[in-house]
Amino acid sequence: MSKDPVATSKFLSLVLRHKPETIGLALDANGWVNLEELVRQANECGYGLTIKDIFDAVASSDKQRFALDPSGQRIRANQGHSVKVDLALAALQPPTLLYHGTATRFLTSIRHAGLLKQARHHVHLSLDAGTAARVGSRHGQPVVLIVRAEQMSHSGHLFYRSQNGVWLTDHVPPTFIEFP
Ligand code: HQG
Repeated sequence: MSKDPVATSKFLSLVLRHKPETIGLALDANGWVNLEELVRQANECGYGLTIKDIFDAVASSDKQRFALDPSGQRIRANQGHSVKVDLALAALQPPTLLYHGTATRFLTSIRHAGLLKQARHHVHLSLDAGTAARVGSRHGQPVVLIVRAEQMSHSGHLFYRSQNGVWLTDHVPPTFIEFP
């Protein structure tokens, strides 16, 4: 019987973003793992999984969290890593404004320090306020901050866009944030 794609997606997020070692895997420098090896290691560790389960989870991920390489033999997470990987993203000119959803309880700290990447590789920014509000609601009472991305870029800050359309940057100083 096939696995629930959401459960597989959570398992893949754990292994491909945060803790590949839980099933004895290592990501390569760019975050890729071989699909067959992933299935073999998962099964060896008691997490019954088939290649089809993985394809189902990749296809049904609402945010395209995972990518298969063109050969179809390797998989990686598109973003969100806490382990060190180089996604080899090219710096891009951002739109004028981007949005960051957070929780009201973080506002005091963000006013002082700006947006920090915390455990992730980058600060994650959304193209629209609605998406940002949903991201923020994962942490508590949501609040959407407007980031003056174009101005930041003119001041030398670099921006990247992950394969699934999330905008990424290293740090957003408070001067570039519009608070509600
Ligand atoms: C907050 C999900 C205090 C920041 C989403 C956020 C996203 C500060 C939290 C992706 C701070 C970190 C990323 C400061 C930032 N003081 N708090 N100075 N600076 N923060 O989960 O952006 O489902 O690491 O506002 O859709 O919430 O994983 O980042 O609230 O795209 O695919 O620290 O995760 O995608 O939380 O979410 P996170 P995020 P997936």
